Amino acid sequence: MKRALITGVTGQDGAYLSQLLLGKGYKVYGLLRRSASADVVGERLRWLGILDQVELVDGNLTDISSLIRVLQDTAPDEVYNLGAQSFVKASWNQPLLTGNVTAMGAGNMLEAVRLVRPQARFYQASSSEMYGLIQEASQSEKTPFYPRSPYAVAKLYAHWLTVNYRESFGLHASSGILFNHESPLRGIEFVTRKVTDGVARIKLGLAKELPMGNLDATRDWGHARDYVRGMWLMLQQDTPDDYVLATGRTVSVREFCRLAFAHVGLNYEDHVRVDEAFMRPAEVDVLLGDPAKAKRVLGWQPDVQLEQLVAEMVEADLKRHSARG
Ligand code: NDP
Ligand code: GDR
Repeated sequence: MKRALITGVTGQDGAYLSQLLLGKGYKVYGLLRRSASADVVGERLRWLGILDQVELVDGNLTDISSLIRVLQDTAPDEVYNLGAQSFVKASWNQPLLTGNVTAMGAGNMLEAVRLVRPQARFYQASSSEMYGLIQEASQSEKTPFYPRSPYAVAKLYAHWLTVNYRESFGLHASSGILFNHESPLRGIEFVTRKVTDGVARIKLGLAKELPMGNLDATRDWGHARDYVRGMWLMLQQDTPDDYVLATGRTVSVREFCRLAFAHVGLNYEDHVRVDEAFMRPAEVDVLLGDPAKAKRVLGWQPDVQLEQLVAEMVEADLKRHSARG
């Protein structure tokens, strides 16, 4: 039985990746940071019905001794480093914490793997945010980076350290440069889930309007379930490498709003209000990924189209709010 350790197991991707690996017969360990809200942090795993199948182990990315202990105790064949302060907007308010967790946390994990479990295969959750102020219209593994937030700067450090540990120490370390991926389990602070939650509340008469930031930004949005499959495929290759996962289609926040409101028969223009509070000090205006390498080498391609994703998310939020009501 293969053994996997997932950091960030309580997040969106951690939940779907756990589900995927359990389905493949893995023993799954998830790193859980101590929290006063222990009863709610497993909510996503519970939603997928797998909370009792994932073995949660106590540790924190900022504490290398905890990572060393966890690697000794669990002896994983594969390590997926998904843990991060992952909300871009918060990274301007907490730049150093973001650096500690998102950059140095990855460094701690790589260093712990090198010392304790160098035979393990390692996955680093890199991000399309690293392209920031885009240098090419369509971004591939070869496109130069230009990070535009403390989060993106931190991710860039983690990305290059992963490449460096591969080249320096021969670790089987791969970096997935993933474009935005969403689902009903997406955190409510991210734009897609904020919109689908808002649509559900407005449709059910619980709210009237939805304050939003920059409606003109465009993103390449896919479904998280497709993207965790790509992570796993990267670690099944004989040779570690870096891959872009994306859909190859970019759509504006405005269009996402239109689709989500239209799904319940509403016009977004009647409800969406622009509020400066949701604007960012520096914006990433456009992201559009080129997943050709992942398709060629991994045989990966996304199954879910944006319209399906929007429908699934809106329906899930309608269900959540109706159940509460
Ligand atoms: P989430 O924000 O949903 O999850 C982040 C996870 O990191 C949570 O489990 C969180 O734990 C954990 N975490 C935060 N701080 C620490 C810490 N100090 N020690 C240990 N764990 C910690 O992110 P996603 O699931 O959306 O994304 C997964 C990864 O992929 C992240 O690294 C993200 O930056 C990256 N990424 C995501 C993309 C996306 O579109 N979703 C695209 C590209 C990259 P807790 O529940 O306790 O807060
Ligand atoms: P992003 O995701 O920054 O791309 O990072 P987010 O959904 O937060 O923003 C996407 C775009 O929407 C615009 N926007 C708003 N965003 C939020 N959150 N709230 C709003 O009200 C709003 N209005 C407009 C933003 O300005 C932005 O342009 C996500 C995270 O998952 C990262 O961890 C990951 O690395 C990248 O995706 C790829």
